[in-house]
Amino acid sequence: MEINYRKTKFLKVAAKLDQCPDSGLPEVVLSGKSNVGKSSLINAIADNKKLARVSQSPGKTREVVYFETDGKLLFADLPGFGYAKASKAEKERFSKLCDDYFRSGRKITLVLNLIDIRHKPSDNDKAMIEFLNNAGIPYFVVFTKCDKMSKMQVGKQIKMMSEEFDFSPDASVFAVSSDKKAGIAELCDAITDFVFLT
Ligand SMILES: Nc1nc2c(ncn2[C@@H]2O[C@H](COP(=O)(O)OP(=O)(O)OP(=O)(O)O)[C@@H](O)[C@H]2O)c(=O)[nH]1
Ligand SMILES: [Mg+2]
Repeated sequence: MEINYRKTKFLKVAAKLDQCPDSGLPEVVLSGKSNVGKSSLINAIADNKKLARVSQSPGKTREVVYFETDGKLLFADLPGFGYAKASKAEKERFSKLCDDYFRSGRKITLVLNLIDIRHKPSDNDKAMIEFLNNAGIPYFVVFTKCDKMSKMQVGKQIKMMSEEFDFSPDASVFAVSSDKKAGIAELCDAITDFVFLT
């Protein structure tokens, strides 16, 4: 089975759980800190810069935004966690939305857990990995913005983070640059394999 990732289109926005689509398609959820590059990764996967809204200022994605690819799978772009400038009430709403999302019993086929290659692991990042490990939700670790470093530095950072984080032995690790389209094809192949082999 093949998936044509260029055939990715906007499906809908959900501000509340009961607005999330119930299409029965396998669902790939993008999670990670605000500004880590979730929306940019969707655009790189789809090869369409105009698809998901990208912003210089963190906190752009404030709802769950759904994309459908080739009639075969859904991507869910979650609001980023840890957005410092959001009001307390807003933060609580996002974090509740994320939390509820993962606890809702919604069938999640795979999570792409994004981590900025340049940053030190934050408590939020660690909590997310711990949560996924405990919940038994399959995930890939995707290091983003790798164009900001040399290949050697990327290798070093991945080694350091793998020691800091308790990544599941089942979690595949990817290093990507949405800007330079590096590592994107490999990631797409791995998503296709994962979605159809599980
Ligand atoms: N250099 C570089 N910058 C990137 C890359 N991916 C994303 N960015 C930049 O990072 C910023 C945030 O990107 P977004 O894709 O909006 O991040 P997000 O995770 O969707 O953010 P929220 O919606 O706030 O949660 C933008 O300025 C992007 O241009 C990358 O691969 N390389
Ligand atoms: Mg976004």
